[in-house]
Amino acid sequence: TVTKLLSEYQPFPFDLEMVRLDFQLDPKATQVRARISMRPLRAAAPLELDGEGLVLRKISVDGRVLARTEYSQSDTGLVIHAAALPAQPFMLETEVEIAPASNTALEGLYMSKGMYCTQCEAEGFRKITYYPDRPDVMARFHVTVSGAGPVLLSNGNPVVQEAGRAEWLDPWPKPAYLFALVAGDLVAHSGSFTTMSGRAVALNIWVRAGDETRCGFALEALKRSMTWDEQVYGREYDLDIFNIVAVDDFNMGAMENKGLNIFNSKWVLASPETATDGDYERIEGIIAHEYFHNWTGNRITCRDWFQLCLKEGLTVYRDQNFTADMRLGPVKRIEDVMALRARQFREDRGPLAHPPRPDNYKEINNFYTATVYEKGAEIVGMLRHLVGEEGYRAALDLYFERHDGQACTIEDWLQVFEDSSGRDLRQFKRWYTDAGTPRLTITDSFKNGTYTLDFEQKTVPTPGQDDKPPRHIPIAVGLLSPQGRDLIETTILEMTEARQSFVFEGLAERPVPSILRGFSAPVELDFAPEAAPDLAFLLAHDSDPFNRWDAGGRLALQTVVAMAQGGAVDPSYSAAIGALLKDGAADPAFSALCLHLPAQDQIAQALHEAGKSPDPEAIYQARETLAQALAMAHEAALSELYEAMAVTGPYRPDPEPAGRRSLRLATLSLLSRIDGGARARTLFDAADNMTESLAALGLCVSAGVGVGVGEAALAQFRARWQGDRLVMDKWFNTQLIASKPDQALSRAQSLVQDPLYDWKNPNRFRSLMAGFSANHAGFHRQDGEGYRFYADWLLRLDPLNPQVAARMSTAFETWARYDLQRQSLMRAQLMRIAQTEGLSRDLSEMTARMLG
Ligand code: HT7
Ligand code: ZN
Repeated sequence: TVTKLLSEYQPFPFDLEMVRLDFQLDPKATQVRARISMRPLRAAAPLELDGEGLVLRKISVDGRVLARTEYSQSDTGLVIHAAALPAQPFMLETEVEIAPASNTALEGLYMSKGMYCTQCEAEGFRKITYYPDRPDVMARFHVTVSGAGPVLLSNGNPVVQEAGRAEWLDPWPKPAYLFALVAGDLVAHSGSFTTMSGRAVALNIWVRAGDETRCGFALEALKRSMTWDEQVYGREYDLDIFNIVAVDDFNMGAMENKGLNIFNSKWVLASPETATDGDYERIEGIIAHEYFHNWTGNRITCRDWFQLCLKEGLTVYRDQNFTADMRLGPVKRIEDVMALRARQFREDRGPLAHPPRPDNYKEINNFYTATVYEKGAEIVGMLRHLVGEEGYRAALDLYFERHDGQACTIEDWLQVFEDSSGRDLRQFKRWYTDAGTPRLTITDSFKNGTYTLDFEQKTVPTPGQDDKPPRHIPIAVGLLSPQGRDLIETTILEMTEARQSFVFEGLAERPVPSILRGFSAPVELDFAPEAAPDLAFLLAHDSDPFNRWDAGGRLALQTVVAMAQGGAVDPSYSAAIGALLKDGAADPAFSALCLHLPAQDQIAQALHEAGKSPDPEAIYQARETLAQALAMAHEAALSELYEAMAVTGPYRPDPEPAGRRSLRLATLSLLSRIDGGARARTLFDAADNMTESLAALGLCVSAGVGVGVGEAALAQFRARWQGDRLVMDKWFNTQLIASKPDQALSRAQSLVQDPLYDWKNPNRFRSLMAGFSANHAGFHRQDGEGYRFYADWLLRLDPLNPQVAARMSTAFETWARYDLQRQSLMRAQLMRIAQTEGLSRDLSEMTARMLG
């Protein structure tokens, strides 16, 4: 397999003016006719077109059918020799045949429950027709569709809509990865939006009949996103119509095709009975994310796929801020950092570590990662810290003005910040080019009213990058008095050296530092023993909500790590939780986050970093013991809160009731450890919404005394929801996460026999397999049978859907953390996969990288 290199970029030697596509749809033999007007930019250049799995019926240039000697064809494309091409603009015409019904990879044109749909990012358009399938080739598209329906959709504005035939014209030049087509028996939930300049835009959410009652929330979220992008970024929508389609078979969350977003139905459909508060928040965030791509991704796109974080990092940053504005900002920030640490920090520590802008890849689908997305977003946040609020807006204004209609690079992006702010960002650029999470070690001293903070930064080597020069890190710092009063306003310290000191003068007494407020940079903090902060003090007093929460999390982690090695519950942690439970001023959603115990994966990592090999069973037990101890110590306060947080009246997914529910469920989770699941069972019976019903179900399974409570609740849930695919995904997933570790594998083995386990559907496959691998001690069973089971299923899925198989293989990325026996068991499975004949490029690259 070929390795693609950033350094080998070459511009495409032809301009594409107009692309006319004509689709005659048929499940087994769809005919695609393409007429592309091209203008040579260089003399005597051959025309290289990508194409995979296409049956070529005809190829002509300016109406002249090409002789077989005038072009060469391979598995990956077609090259028209320079001698066969005119020196002036010409018309290329091709006719190909494809079979959407047998496309199980869900890339290109495929079918889902009788409906035609497309997924072209990153390199799926080449499975539809011969084309320069690269993001820097932008063209206007005119699309005609017939042969199916009644609904026939493509990008842009409708030109002709008649029975059995539709024409769409997209006036905005775009790369092929933003092409989309949908055809089938769909119904719309519709609305409209008037843009800031007064233009009316028709909005439609297209779904299968019966699902239209679950689209209301998504439509309102879309309108809120459109308004926010106008108000905060000055960006207006640019077509007469905006369509969203919900599809059941989809490899990822959603796709931002121009004017025709395609969504995994999981991230569109919502009703109180079927969607949780978390689902509602995610739906709003994903609708916003895809909509925001209209400017950051579509109007300004990427020059090549190495620049993926240019559009993804910025768009994630924008959607995170949108959700923070719609909901509780500090709570959203904590949730985002939790996800970053769980996924991206994990990636950065292991064999899959890569820079946000990689410089080589074999399969680009393997680079839609937490590093590209979430770390990419953190980098944008750091830039904002460096140039300030107004500087950020000025930079973004310049970005849109200078680069509208272009395919850009990270260099272009940083240049607008340099030009608008006058700052030198050459060192800052390392955030894009270097992998790994920097570790800051902190020491401090106080003398004669002067307080000094000393930082040292280090980044350990990552695959292919041994040398890690210092980065430019914005560190937001506050200083508290011993009474918990802020002594200074939060200050951004800019660290650029490997070691650097910062001095604060004129202080009456030694302050308590609050470092990395709001998580101003994606780094890890280590405190030298003498500088170790009083975490209970910070949890009680820090005015920065992020650092308050983080102090509680550090305290919990220290306690549980000690317990996993035979230690006892730290009384100061228990006392701090007691104080939190009595803090009537705290926001319920915030308190709920403070009550969550560290995840088992996080505990395993902390043990590994402390030089111990993590024992998954001991970790599970320590976490359970801690939860039980907290519940026993604070039973009265927890029960009181549990009752007090009950929400009355009809369900609303709004932040206020959702926050109350999350605190109620956090207290329930602890109480279930001492009541044998009794309260959970009562709530399960009484709940009128999926948030409480699903959480209670999980607790019945994990805390239920004997098998009765959990099994009965599972059977009841299944009987009620077996006809609902999205809810049944939750059923598969929740019971595996909640199972006792020694039961997780047998449960997974029996669930794969369930007639509802449709493993070819990505959502169902993920719900089961991700649920199993999230059961940390169950997946990491000592006998390695968890690994074998998981690898068997990756191998079964790979020939059908390599993208999903490769993505799911990251369950093995942490193998090096564990004891030698587990290491060799995991490596044996990775090797078994790697050596399988006919393995996809996707899974083969992933296993090779993991094996190192
Ligand atoms: N830009 C999209 C990323 C994407 C994707 C989506 C669906 C299926 C396959 C895909 N490959 C890449 C989604 C986004 O970031 O908004
Ligand atoms: Zn995106």
